[in-house]
Amino acid sequence: MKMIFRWFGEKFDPIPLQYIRQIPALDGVVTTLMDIPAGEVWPLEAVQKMHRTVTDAGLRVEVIESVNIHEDIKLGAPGRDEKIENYIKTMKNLSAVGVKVICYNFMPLIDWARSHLFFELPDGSRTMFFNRETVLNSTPKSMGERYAQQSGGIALPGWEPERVAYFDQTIKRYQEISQEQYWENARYFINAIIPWAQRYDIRMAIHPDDPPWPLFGLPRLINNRENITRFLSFSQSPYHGLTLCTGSLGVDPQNDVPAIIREFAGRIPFAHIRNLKFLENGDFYESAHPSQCGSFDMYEIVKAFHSSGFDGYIRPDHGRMIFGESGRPGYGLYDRAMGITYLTGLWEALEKA
Ligand code: DNO
Repeated sequence: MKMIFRWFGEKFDPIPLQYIRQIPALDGVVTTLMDIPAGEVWPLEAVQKMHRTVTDAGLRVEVIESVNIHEDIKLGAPGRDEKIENYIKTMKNLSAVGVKVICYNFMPLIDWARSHLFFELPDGSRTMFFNRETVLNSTPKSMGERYAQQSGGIALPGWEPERVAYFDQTIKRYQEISQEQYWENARYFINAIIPWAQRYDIRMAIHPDDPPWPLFGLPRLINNRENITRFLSFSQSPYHGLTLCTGSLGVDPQNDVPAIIREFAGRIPFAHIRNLKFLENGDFYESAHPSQCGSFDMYEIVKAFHSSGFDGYIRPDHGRMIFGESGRPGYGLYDRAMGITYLTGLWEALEKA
């Protein structure tokens, strides 16, 4: 198991790599090139520069999150083949610096959705919150505008203001395609890229839909055991895999996360481990990592990875903003660093038991 920490790059992340390096028991970072729009090739020089920056700080970078997929690919629109070719060129350039895993998602139009980015808890910490009613009464565009307001100008991946401006138009394009057509578009993409993933020795790890139920009438693919099975059956290659995100799948109480981990072991090169706290009506906020702070049994989750021989990468997922810090919602330094020591502690106890 290798423990890594998400870092958004020098221009987009207020946390310096020097601080990240001081987190105990850390192997490296998972990062991205945030300023390259989906559909374009990541130039080799830019990839090499990112790699140099991280390795000069004494850290490794073997996982990328995310290389985003252009809407034309998701929609099966004319022009998708060219964007897929660009995607494959990006994979090649990433393999040149030793990247082993690419995390991506196939969520239509929007990435994760919350009602509040900095919801204040009684102890004064601030965290992401999902209030169902607020979300159901929103449109993607009004949510994007709310994020822009709440995040104080930080561009969130997938929610960049220039994309949000076109949300209403793009959502209409999605409403014209059926759920089955959406599955076909995913299959087309997977069939095109997996032979190259194998060749470049990069494991592709799709991220589940967050939250795992349909929003705004948009199609959903990666949200439960059956659909993960269907998606992974597109190719039997171990290079076609899953990012197991406990928070995304665990929001649906029907999803038995430890059982899903055991079932798909071998096809999970990357894990996002976080805890969350359900409120009585099913709303939830993202809590600190320990079991006693949220609704998940983190021991059972980590044990499922450990007992199935997991040898991939783990990162702590969203944390709260604590100790007066400000920064990217869900991605402050302190709570995630404590998440790492907690998860590492669980792992060590399992190793020695
Ligand atoms: C949220 C993240 C997601 C994830 C993408 C992967 O914080 O887990 O935004 O990076 O869905 O493509």
